[in-house]
Amino acid sequence: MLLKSIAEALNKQVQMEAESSQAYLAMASWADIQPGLEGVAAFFYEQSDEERQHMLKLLTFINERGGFGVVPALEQPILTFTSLKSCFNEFLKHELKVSDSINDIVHLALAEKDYATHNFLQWYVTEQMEEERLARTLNEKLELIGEDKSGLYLFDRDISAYRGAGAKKK
Ligand code: OFO
Repeated sequence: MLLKSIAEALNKQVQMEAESSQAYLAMASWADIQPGLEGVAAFFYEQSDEERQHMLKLLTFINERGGFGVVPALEQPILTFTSLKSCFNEFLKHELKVSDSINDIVHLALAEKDYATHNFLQWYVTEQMEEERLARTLNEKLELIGEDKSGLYLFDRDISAYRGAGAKKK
């Protein structure tokens, strides 16, 4: 049986994963209507799907351990971006926030001697390391590219390959 404090923390994380899914869906939709960013759009559509899977994994874990996985209310995410760089900056900022939140729950699980939850969360710890690395790599690429149109063309064309190199999971 989950402690109330752990169930609450895990449900907050459910909310955060759902917010991630929404945020990346909005990025996908924004990229989808920009000229020449089909690769970026596909990247964020996939990223959004993955975040939903992360949410489900948590929700079902809470239920399996005798808690109640709460489907959260969600605020509207950022819908538009001034540039590709600002979009990917938001992506990195968001992932860093999620990592902090996962670390806090890991800390709580240890403090409460909930080793099952601690063990379960290790998957998320690894996942966040991969996603942070991916987000950093993509931001560094965009920094190098600057306003260079052929660089941006290649970035969009190759983004799925960066993803494969930077992270893989589930
Ligand atoms: Fe849920 O993987 Fe990052 O945020």
